[in-house]
Amino acid sequence: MESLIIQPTFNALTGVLEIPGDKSISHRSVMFGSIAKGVTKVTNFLPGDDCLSTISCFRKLGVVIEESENLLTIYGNGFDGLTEPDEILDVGNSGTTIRLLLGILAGRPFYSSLIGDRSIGKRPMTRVTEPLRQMGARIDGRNNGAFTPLSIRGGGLTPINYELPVASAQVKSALILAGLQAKGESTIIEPADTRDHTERMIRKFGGEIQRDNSVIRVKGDQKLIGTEIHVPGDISSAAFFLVAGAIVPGSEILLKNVGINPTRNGIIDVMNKMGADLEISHQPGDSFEPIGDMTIKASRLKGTVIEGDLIPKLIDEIPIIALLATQAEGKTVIKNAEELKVKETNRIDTVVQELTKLGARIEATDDGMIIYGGSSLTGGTVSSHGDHRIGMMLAIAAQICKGEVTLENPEAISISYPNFFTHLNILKK
Ligand code: SPQ
Repeated sequence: MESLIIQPTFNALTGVLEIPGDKSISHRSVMFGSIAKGVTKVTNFLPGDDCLSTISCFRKLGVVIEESENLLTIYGNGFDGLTEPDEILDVGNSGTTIRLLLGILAGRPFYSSLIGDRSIGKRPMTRVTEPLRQMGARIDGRNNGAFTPLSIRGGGLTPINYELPVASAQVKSALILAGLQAKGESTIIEPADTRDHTERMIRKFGGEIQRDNSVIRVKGDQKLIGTEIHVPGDISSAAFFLVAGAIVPGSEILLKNVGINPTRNGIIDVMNKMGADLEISHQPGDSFEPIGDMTIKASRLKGTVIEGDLIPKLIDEIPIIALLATQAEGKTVIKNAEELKVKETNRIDTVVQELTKLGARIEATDDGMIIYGGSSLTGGTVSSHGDHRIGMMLAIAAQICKGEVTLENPEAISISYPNFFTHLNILKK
């Protein structure tokens, strides 16, 4: 797509949005629907490019998946129903797809090869390929399996007892998915809590998984049964409009049916600490994934420190939190966030580089960034660098710039939020 010219908003942002389905949960609904026995029906599935890559991979593995406007139907036939693909599995831009898929394929007694786009080609895979090899999977690939393209021949897995070197839901999930197919019980230890959608999915599909503080135990040879999943709105997508509502003077926005899973809601803690006028009403419902409505109003904000165990609970929101911090009084320091360097882009570098172009005062550090608040943003030409979250952050920044912003590579936004600009325009009317 050509560059997009974005005009600042001269009015407050007001209105109500139904935030699209959660990306992490949408991926997992296809994966679990495919490895379960029976039919799984998914509503509010996110039709973003990443989740479509997951559907395409599972179709190549022999799973029948029907898409209609409001419903995804997956005809699972258990782990054994997956068949050797005669085409390469292309995960596109999606780290979640490749890492979790490797966990599933580790237990399958056939050959698969996997590729992705240029960004995927730079993201570290040893964090999953190494423990999966320890369980018995045969994996090869560029740089001895550190990067795509990768090939895997699975089957005959032994359980693992593994302490994760980094707090990563993708690594944890890959090992859980392999553990479900191993002979015996696997134990996985997390250095900090990460999103627990995989664990919740296992229970929803009739399987068992135990957690005792940081220790997760999963038994092998489990049979999962197809079910109905309603995907909550994605808090990582809602985050863009939470920040827009907080920084555009006079704004008031209601975001409906957003997932507020405690392993994902770090942005709520941070916004409260910064003095945001944010109200959340918890929706009563089943225990699968908690959901709430969020009302955000513009208010004065103050800088804060974001670090430690909070980081995995808001890792994908750091780019938009950095923008929020440019509009606070005082300094915001983000620490212990070195994982940002291995996302779709090096998000420490891309956030600092692009916000600096717009006039923000922000410095990169080894494990995060320092943002000096009270900047008035100017406008200019910026790029998403092909990273959806950087693109959306810059589109929200453009709302408070003095002049227009030209956003290069805006098409990346469809990875996780295909109707992002439609929603932004609803609030600008
Ligand atoms: O799927 P992908 O490309 O890794 O997407 C990102 C994102 O910004 O949408 C990260 F770049 O989200 C990850 C997240 O950072 C999704 C995810 C999951 O669904 O399990 C977990 C996190 O990654 P990690 O490496 O911390 O496990």
